[in-house]
Amino acid sequence: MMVLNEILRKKQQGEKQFAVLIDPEKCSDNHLNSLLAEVNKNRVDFIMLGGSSSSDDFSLKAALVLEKIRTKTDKKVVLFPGNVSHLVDGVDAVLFLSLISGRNPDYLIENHVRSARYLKGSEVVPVGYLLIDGGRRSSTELVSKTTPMLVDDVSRIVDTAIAGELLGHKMIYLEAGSGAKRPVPPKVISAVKNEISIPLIVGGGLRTREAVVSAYDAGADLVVVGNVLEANPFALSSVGARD
Ligand code: 1GP
Repeated sequence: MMVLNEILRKKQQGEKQFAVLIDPEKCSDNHLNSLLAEVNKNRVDFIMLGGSSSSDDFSLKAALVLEKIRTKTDKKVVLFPGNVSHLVDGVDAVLFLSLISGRNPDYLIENHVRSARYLKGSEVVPVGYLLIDGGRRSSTELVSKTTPMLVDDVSRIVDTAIAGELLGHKMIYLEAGSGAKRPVPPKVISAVKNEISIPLIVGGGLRTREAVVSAYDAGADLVVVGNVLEANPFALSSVGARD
């Protein structure tokens, strides 16, 4: 089944979803082995592969990590590219992210144009991506040179998410930034949830099961966790998805 259809089906059934984010630049072989063993033991819906670095060999590292993932688990792998140079062959789907919280044309259209021919024919999921202030400067903010939306500006965040759906994006992603001090607050998640009908993804700074459950309770259909598992892959069982 295509990745988006699977997400939609689970959303319709009220099943909360959980993705593990692997940054190919931040994982050693040992770490990857342990993490993939944990992924197989826990309820993980899919693996996201991505990072925000601008190094030249990102794709090469991602391809090696993907190869390893394929030998260790049959979970679907979704590419979460920071830019056009992050594209890699052989993933199950690619998130086609538009940073609609920002006004940098590179992340609204330029990377899309430059990757279009390469991606044509693959499963590509257009996603309205909103960077929300997570209490520290995130790499997304630095790389994209855009300003995150303030958590108190709920109405503007909601309007942006609605615009994302109207523009034809298939999902909305509320991102506090990897390693955020504060995840996206429940009040923001629920306000957005109430106004959109497409799946809602939440990520950034989710370190505990309580934080994950609170994002689900506020309306997240899918949560993404990376950083805490980079530090300790065995944390997956304690942070992981609600049964
Ligand atoms: C994916 O950036 C997040 O949306 C992942 O954030 O690394 O803080 O879990 P963490």
